Amino acid sequence: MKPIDRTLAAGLTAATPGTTVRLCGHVHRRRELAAVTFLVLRDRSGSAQVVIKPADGQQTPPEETPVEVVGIATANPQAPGGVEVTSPVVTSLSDPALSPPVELWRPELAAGLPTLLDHAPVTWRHPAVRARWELAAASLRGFRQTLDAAGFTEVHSPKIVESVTESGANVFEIDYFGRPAYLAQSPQFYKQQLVGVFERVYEVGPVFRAEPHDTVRHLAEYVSLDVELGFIRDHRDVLTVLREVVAGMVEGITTYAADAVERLGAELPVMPAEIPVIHFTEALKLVGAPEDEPDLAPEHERALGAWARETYASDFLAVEGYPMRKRPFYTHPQPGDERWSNSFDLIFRGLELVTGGQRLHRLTDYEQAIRARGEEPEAYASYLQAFAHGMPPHGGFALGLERWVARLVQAANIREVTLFPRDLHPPLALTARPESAHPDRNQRRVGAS
Ligand code: AMO
Repeated sequence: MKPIDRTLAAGLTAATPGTTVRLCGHVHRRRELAAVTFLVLRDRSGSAQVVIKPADGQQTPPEETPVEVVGIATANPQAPGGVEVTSPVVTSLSDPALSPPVELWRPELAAGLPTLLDHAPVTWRHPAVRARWELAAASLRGFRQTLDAAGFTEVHSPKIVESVTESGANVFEIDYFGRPAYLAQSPQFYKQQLVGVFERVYEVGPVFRAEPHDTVRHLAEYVSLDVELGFIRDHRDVLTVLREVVAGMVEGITTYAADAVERLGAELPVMPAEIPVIHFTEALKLVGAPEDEPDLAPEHERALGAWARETYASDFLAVEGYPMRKRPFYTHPQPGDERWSNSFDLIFRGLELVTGGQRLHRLTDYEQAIRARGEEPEAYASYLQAFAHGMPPHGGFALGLERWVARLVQAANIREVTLFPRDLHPPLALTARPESAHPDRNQRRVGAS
C-alpha cells in the first residue's frame, strides 16, 4: 500500500529534528498553562505532544476532536519519546467534539461496566480498553496463520439456517420470506460438509445463542473460531491440532500485540507440550460431584482449572468422554462404551473455552442417532447428503473468542472484552428512549457465572 504522507505518533521519535511533520489524530488531552498549551494527540499508534505558544496564534479544539497538526519536530528530553511538535498549525477535521462521558486521558478508565457499555463508541477509544481488542485481533492473526500453514481452507457459511445445530432451546427464530428459519448457533453442519470438499476447513464468524441466562460468560452473539478436519483417528488427533492452534494464537499476540500485553499487564499462558487430558468420570470424582452428573458446572470447571495448575503447572486441561446423552447427535461415541463420547471440552484458567471431538461419519449412524431423538432424517436431508456420498472420519472444535480474551485479561465479565455485546438487554439503538425507557439498564450485566 502506498504510504500516506503522515507521521504517526509512534514514528515521531524517528523524525529528524527541525523537519516539518504532519500528524493526524484525536485531541487526547488539552492542558492550558499560563504561557503554553500542551496538546496530546492520539492516533492508532500512540500519542504525541504538541506545544502551542500564544505567538503561534492557534486555537486548541476540545478533547476528542479529530485534528491535523503540521509543525516542527523538535527534540525535547522531557517529551514522551524525546521528540515533540512545535510551532504547529492545528486544523480541526470535524466539528468540535462533545465532552466525552469519561475522561479518556486518564491512564486508568474510572468507569463501571454500564457506563463502559452504554458509551462503547467512545469508551473503546481509551488506550487500555482498546488494548483488549488488540489482543483479540492479534489472536485471530495467529489462528489464521497457524491453520493456513497446516493446509486448512478458510470458509464462510450461512448465518441464516434451516435447522438447529446445537440444542433446541437457545435459538433465535426469524421470518425468512414467510417461512421460519434460525440464526446459526454454529457453523457445525456446514463445516462438516465442507470437510468432504476441502478436507480441512476453518471459519471465523458470528454465532447466535438465545441464552436465557444473564451470566458473566454468556453472550447472545459471539465470535466462534471453528475448525474441522478429515482423516483423523479419533478426538485425540483433534486435540493435537487444538494445541497447535492455541499456541499459534499466543504467538500471534506476542508478535502483533506486545504493547497491548504490556499495557494490560496480561499474563500469557505457557503452552504445555501436550495438553493434559482427563476423562469426564475422573473429573467428576476430582470435584466431588455425583457420578450421574451429566455435565460440569462452572464451579467444577474452576476447581479443575486450579487442579491442572497444581498438578501439571498448566493453564489448560482437556476433559474427554462427556456423556453421550448431553452431547449433540453428531457426536461419536467412545468405542467400547457408548455411554461416553469421543468429545472434549478444553478448560482454560477454570473456564470452558473450547468444545470439540470426533463426529459420526457414516450415514446409517446419523439416521439412527436422529431417530433416537424422535426426529426423522428427512428433516436433515441436505446435511445428510454429504454422508450418503462418502465422508471420512472427521472431527473439529470451536473456540469462543470473547472467552479467550476475557481469561487472558482476567476480566470479571465477558462484556468487558466484547466490542458491542448482545445480551438479554436490548441494544441502545433498538430502544425508543435509551436511558429513561430502560430503568433496569444500570443494574444489568451483573449476573452470576
Ligand atoms: P459449544 O456450543 O460448546 O460447541 O460452543 C463452543 C465454544 O463457544 C463458546 N461459547 C460461548 N461464548 C460466549 N457466549 C455464549 N453464549 C457461548 N456459548 C458457547 C465457548 C464454547 O466452548 N459445534 C460445537 C463445537 C464443535 O464441536 O466443533 C459448539 O458450538 O467458548
